[in-house]
Amino acid sequence: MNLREQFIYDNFLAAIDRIIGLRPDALVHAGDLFHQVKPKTRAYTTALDALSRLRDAGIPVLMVAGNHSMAKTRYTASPFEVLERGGFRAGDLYVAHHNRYRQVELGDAVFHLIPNMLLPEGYRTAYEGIEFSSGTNVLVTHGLASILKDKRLHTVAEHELDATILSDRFDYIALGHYHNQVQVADNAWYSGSLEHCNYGEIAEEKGGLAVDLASGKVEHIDLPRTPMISLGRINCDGLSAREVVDGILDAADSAGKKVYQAICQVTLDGIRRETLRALDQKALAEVRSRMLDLKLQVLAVDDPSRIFYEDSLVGLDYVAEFERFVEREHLAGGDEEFVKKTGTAVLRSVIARHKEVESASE
Ligand SMILES: [Mn+2]
Repeated sequence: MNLREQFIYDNFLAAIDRIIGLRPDALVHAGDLFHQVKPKTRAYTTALDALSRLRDAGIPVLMVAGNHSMAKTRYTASPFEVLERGGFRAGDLYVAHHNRYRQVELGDAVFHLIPNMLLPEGYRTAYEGIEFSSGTNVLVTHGLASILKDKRLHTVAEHELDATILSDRFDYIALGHYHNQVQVADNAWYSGSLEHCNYGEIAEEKGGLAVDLASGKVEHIDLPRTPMISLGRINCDGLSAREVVDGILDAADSAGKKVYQAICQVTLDGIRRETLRALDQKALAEVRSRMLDLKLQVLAVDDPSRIFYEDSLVGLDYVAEFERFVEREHLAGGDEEFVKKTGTAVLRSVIARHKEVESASE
């Protein structure tokens, strides 16, 4: 077991303790509690520890299965069956899994739990079967809201949520799957993931949401996590390999103690491939040892930055295409140079981010 995995378990349990301290009436998890249908034993014991602490604190837990933890056939046991048999009574834990809608009444609120469905039409069928309560109605479901469809995560059995299901008849909609914390409608939010799951998420807000159903107020809650920090961007134009390494060491030193056990990234902007290969890795070993991980994000000047589409071998060189476009505009000399330089820097950083998200999704 690596250190990152241990930190994730520790942070998760510390987050549960912080949530218990806030004394909520219920805790909602909108899916992908586990990353796999057959979680590691340690993931199970951590989840069971968390559920025991919540049960002892008298806080009921409502969950839906996400696409990662969804059993694909009716003969495959769901990891949630293990949790449900773990000595939790009615009132402690309510999970919707195996493609089945579940309705749970807690006080004057009714929770409509729609887990990740095998087929996209499963959501519509479940939605049409909903009997709305005259009190407060909360929808908990998992998938990608169509408003975010340009941000598809390309993961297994990912479904797009039809906008009509995200109805204003619900007082609140708790959504899972998308890792950023974001509001997608007046009444609908993704709480996001607790941790930064890949470097493509470095700018995202992480934590939980405190929802007051009576007032409609939704507030961000900071929860324990391994920090992911950007140590800035080094303009590598004209720098030697030694100077780039010095720049990285300076960036790590000026960030001080916050890099300890953190996940850190330095962007090397406009570096040449040969300079990158010549970086003295031994000189970086000491700063790396302070951190959990150090990523050198490379925006290489001599990288063709082609993007390949799913089944196509035809890549598009966006940087060259952009430069040709600028040239055709016949700008004044200084303007052309400025627009090319600024534009290609933006393009390269967007392409690098896109590649990271692509490579991180399995
Ligand atoms: Mn998911």
